[in-house]
Amino acid sequence: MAPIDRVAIKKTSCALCPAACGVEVHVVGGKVTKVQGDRESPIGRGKVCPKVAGAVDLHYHKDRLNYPLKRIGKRGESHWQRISWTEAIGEIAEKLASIRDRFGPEALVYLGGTYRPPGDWAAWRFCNLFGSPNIFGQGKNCGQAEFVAEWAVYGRETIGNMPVPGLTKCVVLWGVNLPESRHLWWQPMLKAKKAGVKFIVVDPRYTETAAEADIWLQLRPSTDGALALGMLHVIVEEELYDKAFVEQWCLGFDEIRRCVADYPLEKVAKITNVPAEKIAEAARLYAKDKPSILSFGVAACHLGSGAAKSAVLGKSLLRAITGNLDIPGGHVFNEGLKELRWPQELYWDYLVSHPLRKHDNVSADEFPAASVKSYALFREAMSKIYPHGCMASQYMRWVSPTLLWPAILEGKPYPIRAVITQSGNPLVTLAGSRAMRDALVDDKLELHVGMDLFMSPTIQLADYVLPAADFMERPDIRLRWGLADEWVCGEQTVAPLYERRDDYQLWRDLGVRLGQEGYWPDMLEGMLDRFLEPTGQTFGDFVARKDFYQMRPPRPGKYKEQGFATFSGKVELVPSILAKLGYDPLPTYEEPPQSPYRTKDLAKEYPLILISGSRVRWFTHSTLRQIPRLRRKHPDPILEINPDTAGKLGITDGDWVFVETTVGRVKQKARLTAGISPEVVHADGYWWFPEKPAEEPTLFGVWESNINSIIPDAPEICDYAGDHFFRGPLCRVYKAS
Ligand SMILES: Nc1nc2c(c(=O)[nH]1)N[C@H]1C(S)=C(S)[C@@H](COP(=O)(O)OP(=O)(O)OC[C@H]3O[C@@H](n4cnc5c(=O)[nH]c(N)nc54)[C@H](O)[C@@H]3O)O[C@H]1N2
Ligand SMILES: Nc1nc2c(c(=O)[nH]1)N[C@H]1C(S)=C(S)[C@@H](COP(=O)(O)OP(=O)(O)OC[C@H]3O[C@@H](n4cnc5c(=O)[nH]c(N)nc54)[C@H](O)[C@@H]3O)O[C@H]1N2
Ligand code: SF4
Ligand SMILES: [Mo]
Repeated sequence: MAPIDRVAIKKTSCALCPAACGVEVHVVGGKVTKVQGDRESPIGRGKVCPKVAGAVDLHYHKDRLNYPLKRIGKRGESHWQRISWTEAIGEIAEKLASIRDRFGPEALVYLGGTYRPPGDWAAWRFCNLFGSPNIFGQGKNCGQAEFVAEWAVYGRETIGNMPVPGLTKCVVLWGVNLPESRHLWWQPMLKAKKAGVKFIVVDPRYTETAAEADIWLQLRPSTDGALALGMLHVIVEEELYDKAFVEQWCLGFDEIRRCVADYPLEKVAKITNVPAEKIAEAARLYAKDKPSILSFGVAACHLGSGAAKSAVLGKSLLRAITGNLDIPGGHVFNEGLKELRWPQELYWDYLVSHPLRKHDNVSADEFPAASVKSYALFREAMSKIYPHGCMASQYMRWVSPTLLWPAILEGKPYPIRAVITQSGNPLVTLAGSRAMRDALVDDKLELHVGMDLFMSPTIQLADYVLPAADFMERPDIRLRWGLADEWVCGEQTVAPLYERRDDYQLWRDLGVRLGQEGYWPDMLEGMLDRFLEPTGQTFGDFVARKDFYQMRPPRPGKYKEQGFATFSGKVELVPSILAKLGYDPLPTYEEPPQSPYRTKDLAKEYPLILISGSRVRWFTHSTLRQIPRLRRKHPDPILEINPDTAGKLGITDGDWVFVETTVGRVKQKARLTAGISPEVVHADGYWWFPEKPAEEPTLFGVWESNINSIIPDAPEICDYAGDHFFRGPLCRVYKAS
């Protein structure tokens, strides 16, 4: 009788979305048989979301990329030939060297995705050593506007603060819907609610989160800045702010007092569509019921032009003047993971003075808050508290994609000639996708490399496509880009199948051919050892001890010893760093770039307000649509529309409809819901159809239902940091016959 293989249980963190939950991977005879939550994980204690049910399917999926491919024929024709890794790396490195010699290192762009180590940090490290400031990560649209504002005001970001039982009294969930997007944070929130913590929810839709609210503020999309200013108005006028904290620790209060005096509640109610009494009630509850938490939510970064800036500054000022910063039960700041050599190893500082770099990134003039110059300023302001810099500082410098396509097509402000797309699907996840497509197929772009688990609409337009290992096939350290004082080790659970490689290997292999010899350990694990050097232990030591989860207990009140990580060491309610970068540092409200008030004529033709891309629990953005057991749960793109509006348009539940903006139209399936106002519609995000033909013009159906292909995009539409206007463009909706 053949011996029965025993189940080996390996531990890592799930990378199907950025939450990094601890999981057990069951391996029998070298095969992955099951992935489930790890009960020893202090983060989830064994709980995982429904996406994990697709992990094994993903690992063995018939459509996975398994070998390096080289394009034959034109970009987008989908004619590929297999080549070896050695040939692929050799050819790519040769082209990059030639592009660098002719155009400078700035001619290379890294187009990354959202929080996907090890590719993301390895790419940044490579670009910093190479000399290219044109580094894009989805962090751009995923918090940049809010994090930059927070760092400017109080020198830290507050994402991830959770209510502390018995201490926290109030939580404001602002533009965030945790049951879909972060189930691990939603469970403790619900517990807190049961223990008496009050919830204020700011969302134009009646979500599962809004259903739990003590006060639900159903605002007109993109008017968050006005709402924040209205709340500040009440808090200042009624003297509900923390006087001692403001006096001792805040600069600029008088200017803010004058600024918010311009936002009486009648005016704010008119702008936001939220009744004045409700705003006052929310402001009082939030300021009086201390300590309180006012959440991060990606929505505030997607409001376009000045609307986003007033929203993110307004939210930051609310946290500050109510005295909720770095207090127990409020927004305890991270200390930064001192036991890891992280910012130093990524060479961010080196890029600032790189000998070959002649330019800042291509969008630095339009969006100075996201540039090498901005990075250098923030770096200086934080240096007393964070002498080696801070892991979150990449947010101060991502290039804006809006300006990349003209740089390819017209050479302005200087030419971009090479793109490496890895772990991202920007043709689906970014606005301006038509311009992006045209740039990516243009001959002026001399090199486009894509690395992914699957062929995607974006990398279908590449010259080389490289097969990436999934999270089960590589060792890992996850530290959420330094946005939490915790890190998690994950062991390699199985060897990569076929010729898949971990994302680190690409940058290491290119690096050693392009003048970075000596900088890159041969294998990913060697690099993890370098990060861990200050601990005096290797990655293998942690794995051997099964010591996977590293949590640092929060230590409030640090500012009393250190001050804040701003130039003045105080909370700058009117941030000097924004003034230095050429911005009006006040949170003055501006209407979004398109709106029934700002663009009245347009609103006659396009009477509805479009919000898009809110999370659904079955997918992470554009991923996982190939997995039948997940796709079955959400097979089609859904447009949420109010029954009254639908009735007037002759639309019934389940009808296919067109959503049309000034840019074009896409098709989605109507779902009638009273949870959305009559003047607002919500479109599903990130749709493409892996089952449709790969080649152009179909390109996996990327132009059929992908809402981002009709989101207007131009420098004057993006917000002050260069994020897209995903929530608020005007549109019309009609039945697709
Ligand atoms: N309309 C609208 N658009 C939005 C948003 C919105 O709210 N509304 N939100 C924005 C935000 S916050 C974000 S974060 C972005 C997300 O944007 P992206 O990060 O671009 O989107 P994803 O679909 O998550 O991932 C892209 C690709 O990564 C691949 N991938 C997964 N794991 C790996 C890996 O380990 N290695 C490699 N090489 N590839 C891998 C997947 O197969 C997929 O093709 O979308 C933004 N776009
Ligand atoms: N299942 C799943 N989980 C995910 C992801 C995923 O793709 N799938 N992505 C991960 C990533 S990278 C991110 S950034 C997070 C994002 O997760 P969240 O921050 O929760 O963001 P969303 O779900 O996109 O949007 C939250 C809410 O904003 C509301 N909203 C729309 N317009 C406005 C507005 O103008 N003002 C306000 N105040 N609210 C508005 C929407 O109605 C929605 O309910 O989720 C993470 N978790
Ligand atoms: S939330 Fe789900 S998909 Fe995201 S890391 Fe956790 S288990 Fe994985
Ligand atoms: Mo994100």
